[in-house]
Amino acid sequence: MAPHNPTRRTLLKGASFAAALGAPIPFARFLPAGLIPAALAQDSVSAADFGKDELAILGDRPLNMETPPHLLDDRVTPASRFFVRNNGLPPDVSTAAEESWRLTIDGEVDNAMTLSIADLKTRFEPVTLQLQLECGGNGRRFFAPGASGNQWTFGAIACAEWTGVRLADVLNAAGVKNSAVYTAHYGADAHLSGDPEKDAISRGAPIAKAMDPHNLIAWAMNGEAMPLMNGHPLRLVIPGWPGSCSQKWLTKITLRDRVHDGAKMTGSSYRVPKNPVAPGTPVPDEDMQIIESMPVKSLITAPATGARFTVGEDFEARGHAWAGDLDVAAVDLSIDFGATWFAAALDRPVNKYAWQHWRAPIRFDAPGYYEVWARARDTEGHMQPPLPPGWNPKGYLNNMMHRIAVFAV
Ligand SMILES: Nc1nc2c(c(=O)[nH]1)N[C@H]1C(S)=C(S)[C@@H](COP(=O)(O)O)O[C@H]1N2
Ligand SMILES: [Mo]
Repeated sequence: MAPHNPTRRTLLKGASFAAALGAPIPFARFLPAGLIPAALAQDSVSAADFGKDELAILGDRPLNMETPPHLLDDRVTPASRFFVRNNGLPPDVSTAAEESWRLTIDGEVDNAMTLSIADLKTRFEPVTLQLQLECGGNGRRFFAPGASGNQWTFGAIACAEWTGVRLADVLNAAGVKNSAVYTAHYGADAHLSGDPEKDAISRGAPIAKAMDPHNLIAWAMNGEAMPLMNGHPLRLVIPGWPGSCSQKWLTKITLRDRVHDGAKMTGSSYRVPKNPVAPGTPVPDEDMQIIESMPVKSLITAPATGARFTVGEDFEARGHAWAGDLDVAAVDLSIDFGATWFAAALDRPVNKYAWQHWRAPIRFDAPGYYEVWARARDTEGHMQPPLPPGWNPKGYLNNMMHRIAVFAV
């Protein structure tokens, strides 16, 4: 056994904590062994601290929270249930921020512009749309071998009603040059290291996608200022593509004459192998491609998993389904582990890129344990698989079926 040397142990811990904190700890010598700095302790924050309901905290530096499926039962996700995905450290936005906030449009445009939020509100047509946003890493938890990063299960998805102006209107006002091929988005959050030269994340989209009239530069969620953690006072919402395209705390959009190469655009970030690879295979960068439209997916939001019903009692199963740039054509359910399937009633989207609601009556005729499985199919015939599809190094695009446990008693 090594001789016990408390001073040395404490210093070592202090040094590794300092690296994790991105800041020196001047009083590290007094930090009791085993005490985790509050900034790093998992239970030092609760979802309620950020105005959120019972969201699961996946990490608190950066802060990431996902929503359990049964809390996503609302047709329009309340702000208190909208997941949070941060790559860096959110800015400290004061209440005066709405007046002092500026958005710059530059790069391959005829007239670079800097706009206040008041300019956006008065010079462009305000638009309100229900738009779904899903993190590219939603479902990462279920890949094998696993990938590093937030272990999202099913809850990095939401559909809120956003108010803002069309990204296309603003870009057109600046005059999109023929040389523009890609957008580059910048926000006011800081890189985890605290290095002001580094962006926490800066992604973009091809011009054709950027000009879709459903993309918004938004200042409101569900008719109110959006939560700080969801991008207040201004963010992009580019639905149907990985949530990472939807820059929060938006300060600048640069049009580029080439594919953007900002933070988390390259390597294995938000990129997947061009061709299928065996799980665990290292994939060279040149064999990877940028994720575009998200795949078809659905969620069972009622009942909650673990629910109990009386034998012979009818209950309603319901949820939502979405399909990236496409629409959902059908949602099927199974209560016999996929042996047989029946169709759920499926609504049309309220507007393009809103998730679609589905429902079906279910009844069990014998007591025991059941599972309800749901699978959606898009308008091009793609269907959700029962297990994680297409292994990739960072665990993106897992659109496997959602299933819940139900007991008949
Ligand atoms: N400025 C900034 N924008 C960002 C991020 C970020 O870390 N910083 N995260 C992105 C990712 S990966 C996702 S999935 C969505 C999540 O949006 P939400 O936190 O409002 O749910 O925001 C995107 N926009
Ligand atoms: Mo994401």
